[in-house]
Amino acid sequence: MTRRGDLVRLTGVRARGFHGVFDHERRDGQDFVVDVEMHVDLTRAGRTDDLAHTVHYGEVAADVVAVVEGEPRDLIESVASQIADRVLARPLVESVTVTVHKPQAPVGVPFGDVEVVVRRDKDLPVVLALGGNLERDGAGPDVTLREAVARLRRTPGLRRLRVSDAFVTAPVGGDLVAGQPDYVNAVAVARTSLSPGRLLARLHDVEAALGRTRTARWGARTLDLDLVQYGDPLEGTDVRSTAEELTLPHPRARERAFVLVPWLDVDPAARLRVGEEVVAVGDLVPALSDQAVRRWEDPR
Ligand code: A4P
Ligand code: MG
Repeated sequence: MTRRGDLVRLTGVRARGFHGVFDHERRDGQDFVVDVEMHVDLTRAGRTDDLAHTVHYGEVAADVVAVVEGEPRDLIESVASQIADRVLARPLVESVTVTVHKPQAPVGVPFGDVEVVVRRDKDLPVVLALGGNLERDGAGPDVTLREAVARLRRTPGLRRLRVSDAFVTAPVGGDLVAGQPDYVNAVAVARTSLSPGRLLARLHDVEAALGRTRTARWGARTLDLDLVQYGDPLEGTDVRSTAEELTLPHPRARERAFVLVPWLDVDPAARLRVGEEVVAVGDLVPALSDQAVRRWEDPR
């Protein structure tokens, strides 16, 4: 479950719909009133004063109206869950509570209101790449990777984490990595309710806790955690971003055996978005055979 914190709350959106099981409801319609409470990390919006870092409540209201005025449903339960699905499709929304009121419902006796409340958490697949090539307190990168995995498993909002074997890989990056020791790399797949930004912040926290310092770009490191893909490209739920602080999918993943081989190890059906296409990771790997990648064997 995602940590409850910042909220955007939109209440009293009114629209006419034709939902209900009675003929007169389907024929005449009635007013529905909807409240939407969204859990959104507002830290960046507060800092930057930029609409791009929050949820546009005008767009959410338009979504609500589109569902209420849309195809008639028997139950307001299903109206509410349709609205919840649409709201959760926004990258920044981590969980949502939708209340649908039906104040003119055919109840048969005097009444104030009837309302249905649904709560939904975001639940999307994510792919994380782990790597390191420096010792930390005398322990090799394989130990650091295991510790990183343990910390990721303890992360609220990240669940069902599965990890590949570790692989020993030659440094990729030409002059920038010349003379660096081999890397140990792995890939983890999980499901998350965290927004992409909050997940990246958590990755940075784990890196920092495990001795990561940033000097040169592509410098040797105890631990690097990258977000390779957020959401499912086959279902169209993947987030695409060209922002420098978080580019999705990771722009270099497609050309790196040290990401793709471990990813295939943990998920043989892995799919990566490449531009407008969704490609099988297994189809990308053969072209990268010049990059040295071998399964890591525990020397102990
Ligand atoms: N950033 C943007 N998009 C992302 C994303 N999808 N995931 C930003 C993670 N971070 C993302 O990253 C620099 C900035 O990228 C961050 O502030 C973040 O907001 P960094 O971790 O500080 O620096 P970095 O890792 O040196 O840079 P970068 O560009 O992430 O490097 P890469 O592409 O990860 O390459 N060879 C082998 N064999 N194995 C390796 O693991 N790794 C690298 C680093 C080079 N060669 C390697 C390996
Ligand atoms: Mg990185």
